[in-house]
Amino acid sequence: MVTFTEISPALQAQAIELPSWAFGNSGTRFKVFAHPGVPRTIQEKIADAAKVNELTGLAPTVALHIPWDRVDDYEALGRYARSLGVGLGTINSNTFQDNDYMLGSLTHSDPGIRQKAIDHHLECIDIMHQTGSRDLKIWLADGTNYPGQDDIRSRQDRLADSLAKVYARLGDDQRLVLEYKFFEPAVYHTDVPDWGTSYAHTVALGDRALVCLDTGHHAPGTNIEFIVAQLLRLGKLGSFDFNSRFYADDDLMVGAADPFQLFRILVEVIRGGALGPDSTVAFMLDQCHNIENKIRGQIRSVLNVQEMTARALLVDREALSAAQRSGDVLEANDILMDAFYTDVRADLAAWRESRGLPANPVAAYRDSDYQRRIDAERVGGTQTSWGA
Ligand code: PSV
Ligand code: MN
Repeated sequence: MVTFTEISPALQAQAIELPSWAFGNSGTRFKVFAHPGVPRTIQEKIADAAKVNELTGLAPTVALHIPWDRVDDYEALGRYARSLGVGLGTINSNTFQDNDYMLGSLTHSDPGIRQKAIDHHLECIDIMHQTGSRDLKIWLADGTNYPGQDDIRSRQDRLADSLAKVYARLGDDQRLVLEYKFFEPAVYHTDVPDWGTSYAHTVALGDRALVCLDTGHHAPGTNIEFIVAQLLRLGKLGSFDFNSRFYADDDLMVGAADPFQLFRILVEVIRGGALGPDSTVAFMLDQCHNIENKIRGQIRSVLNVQEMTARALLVDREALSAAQRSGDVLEANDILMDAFYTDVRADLAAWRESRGLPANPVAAYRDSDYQRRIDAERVGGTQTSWGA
């Protein structure tokens, strides 16, 4: 039996990065819903993220998306974030909203458009120098919609060449993380569809290129924890984009659709030594809260990651290894499921209180004045929305 007291030091070190875009309005291709109190500036997004951190103690950094979060003075933005108790994290590039990129960006057959996409990434790296960010996250919408539309092999060659030019600009302590997704917006093929393709490109680039795993970017039924185990084994897991999904890339609150899957992923994270102060894996959320309150949604997500981490830490590793070695299938499965079914909510509430945090951060937010205040204050101006 592993006790909660034994696992609490490991929980202490947990840090989850919030996406700035989670606080803006978002929706589907049918409708973007406007919510009261939604930020109009990156400063207001950071203020909302800082509130999540204040109530949970779990979210010390905010990821920026360029150009959505472009400002004139990134050092001032960093100072503003620090004044609210958070820091600026990963810089996400964006090559999916410019007409020029309709047929591709880093893979485009036109060298001029390819160079434009490379230059955008170089701008992102310049921003990273000013924000002190470690990671450049690249997700490409590149792909094709029809068989024969383009030569998929040449696109891989062009992608490798473009990525090499971006990678060459990174500082010694900066990294490139390449996200894969097997569908959307392209529907026939995407140029980085799976972890293997991302792995192949990042291996070719070098040690500071790693794979980003977005939990919503797999075919239904994919064993994501296997991918986690394999990438950790290969030393190539750079970051997570956590969210959950029922059908496509739904970007629902983490753990909402399948808490057991989140548990299994975190079991492999811990098994692979990727939890703790020395971990080089970035734990980020990538979410859109379309119909629910955004700040409460983010709080719920980070708490769900914490709760499943606690349960995964409760796995009795020694007993599990013994059962595995002896070939006792049912015993091994029981040991894992015992940890999964352990209700850690009361222990976590007490643990939070002992650290001066609210026992129930979701309720604390609901009962606080923050939402009422931003609803009243944030009138006029233009609300940010997904893509703005
Ligand atoms: C693509 O679906 C993605 O997951 C990438 O991480 C983008 O950066 C993000 O969504 C934009 O919201
Ligand atoms: Mn993502």
